[in-house]
Amino acid sequence: MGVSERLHSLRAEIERYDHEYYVLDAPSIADADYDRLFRELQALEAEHPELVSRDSPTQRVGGAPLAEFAAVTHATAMLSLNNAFADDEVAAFDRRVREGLATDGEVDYSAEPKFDGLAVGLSYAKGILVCGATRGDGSTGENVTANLRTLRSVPLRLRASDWPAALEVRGEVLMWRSDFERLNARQREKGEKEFVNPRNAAAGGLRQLDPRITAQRPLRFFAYGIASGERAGLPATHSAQLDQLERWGFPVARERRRVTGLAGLLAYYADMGSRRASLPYDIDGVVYKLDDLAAQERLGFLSRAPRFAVAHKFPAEEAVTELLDISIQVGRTGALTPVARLAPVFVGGVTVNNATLHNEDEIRRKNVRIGDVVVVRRAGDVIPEVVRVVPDRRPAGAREFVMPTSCPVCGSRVVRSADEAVARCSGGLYCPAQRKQALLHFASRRALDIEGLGDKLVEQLVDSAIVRTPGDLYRLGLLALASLERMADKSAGNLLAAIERSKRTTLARFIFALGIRNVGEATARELARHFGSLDRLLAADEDSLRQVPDVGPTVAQSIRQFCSEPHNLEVIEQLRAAGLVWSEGEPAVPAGGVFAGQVFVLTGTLPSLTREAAKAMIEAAGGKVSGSVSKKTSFVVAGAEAGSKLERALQLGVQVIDEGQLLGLLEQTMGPSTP
Ligand code: JCF
Repeated sequence: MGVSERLHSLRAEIERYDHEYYVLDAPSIADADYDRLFRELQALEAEHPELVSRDSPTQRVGGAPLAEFAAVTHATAMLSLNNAFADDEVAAFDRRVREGLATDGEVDYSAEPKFDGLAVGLSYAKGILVCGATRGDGSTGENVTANLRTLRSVPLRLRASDWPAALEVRGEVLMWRSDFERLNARQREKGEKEFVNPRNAAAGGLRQLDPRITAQRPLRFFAYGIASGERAGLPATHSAQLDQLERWGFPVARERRRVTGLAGLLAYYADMGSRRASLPYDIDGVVYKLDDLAAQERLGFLSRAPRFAVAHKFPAEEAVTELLDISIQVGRTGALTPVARLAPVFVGGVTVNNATLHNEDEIRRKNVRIGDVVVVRRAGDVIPEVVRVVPDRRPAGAREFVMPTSCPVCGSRVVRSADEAVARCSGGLYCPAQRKQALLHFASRRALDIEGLGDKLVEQLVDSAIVRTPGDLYRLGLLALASLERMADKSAGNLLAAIERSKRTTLARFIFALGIRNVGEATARELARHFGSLDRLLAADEDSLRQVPDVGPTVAQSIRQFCSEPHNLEVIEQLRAAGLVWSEGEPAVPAGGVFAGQVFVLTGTLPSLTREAAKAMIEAAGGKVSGSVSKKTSFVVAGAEAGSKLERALQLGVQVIDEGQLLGLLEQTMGPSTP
């Protein structure tokens, strides 16, 4: 046999074993023998690289890690399904279908398990996999082709030959429970973090930028429909299309059935409910679809979901456990959420230690006491909640919960407005729980517009305790920034320059940047116009605040609460002391700084700073930047390939420094590198 023929027969053999294993669920070869064939193919391809094709089973894992996923616009929207929770909702669905089709008789449905995984679309051109994308928001997803190629249940090449030239197959990526257990056992052995449940493990695996990591996660694909392709030539019912997909090489749920009428639907639901625990994968319900595709088309869609299909969900799992304590979580927006600390209990596929109690009113309504025996519910990926107490089992010492009056994180006053069930910490700028959010808002484009201070950087600065409040930003030095991971000198310089630039702002922007609840950009502008100075705003009572256009009782109250919290005033003082100035109403503070009165000339390419960044930093420190060298020039900052300006500086005896020396001088003006 020639090399080319041997390659073909090896590939065909391996594809057949993959198909037996993943689609037919009936492997006919031992793992060791499979591995031997696979290694033979790899060796042969290594000797003959010119004969390697993209759809060879050896080519599933490959390519370099991505920097990010590209966006994919779905040719046909990836829909969500309407949910039904009770039998009468299913009856209503069946009635609407029959009314829509104007039939008196019973309708045939295709019923299938609803996988608890992640929806993806696979596009095939002439039978070859060309693109795989996540659902995303339904119209645009992420291109995860390289990751999906690593799933041996995803055919790289379709079987048979009666497929349309362009075909998109929709389905779910999921992890079998047994694979999940093995994966977690491996994580445990390696001392690494275990995954919470199969769905999370699958989601994390699919969203890896490095396909080699995805390849190590035992993910599987199951097809549930054909999204596009020429309609002509395709089977006329959904169930026949699923059969067709199976012939083309896709795994399809073996538990699918064709059923008739409402009775058929409910019987299927009951049957799947009883088999749920013994299935190899997690399902959270079943899906019913009108089987006749022409009839589906006649029914059409209602907003985002088809009228011809519904997901009948299993009830959320509940469990009984003991409520040991109630603690308070402070969210990014300052909301205080009471959280139940529970005796660990297994529910909905995970061990639950905490459950939300939502807010104070809910605790009263459900009459929950610390020490109670409670019912906990968890559905899918949602946060577990305390549903109710078991009154008969209340112990003698059960205690009532009292909402704290000061924030457990920062000590600021807790306030609750009349029209809200939520209690909030009033230490907005100061509270560590709100720190990241507050800093991002402070630096955002419409606030102080500090370019380059984004999500990741704020995360790093706060986590490493370099920055606690916005005031700390103005005490940042190059050293502190350079100590951060992945921070190039150049971006550090640019960021410092942007921070310096932000010191000159307007009163309106400054007020907006404070992040006072209910004070948006427009209100901030009105407040600035009305009061003219920050001090007058800080001193205003509710009545004078109400004089401002658009300021009603809620906004006035928010402003008062913010301005009467000493911690917030402290941060405002820090910012003023850092040299923040604005035009309206208040005199500009002279810039000052070590470079006051000094003239700089920049020449050549500096190793890390852009010319703009260097200029901004010099000006922020009170210096001037000029375009030509004269006797009045204090320093020439020279970089690589400096030309005539450097020569002239040497002729005139002007001091020449490099970037490092410039930064050294700047470091002095900007204070210590860490607060
Ligand atoms: O298994 C599923 N999670 C599943 C989701 C099955 C289906 O037949 C679906 C789906 C989402 C949308 N069909 C549609 C149209």
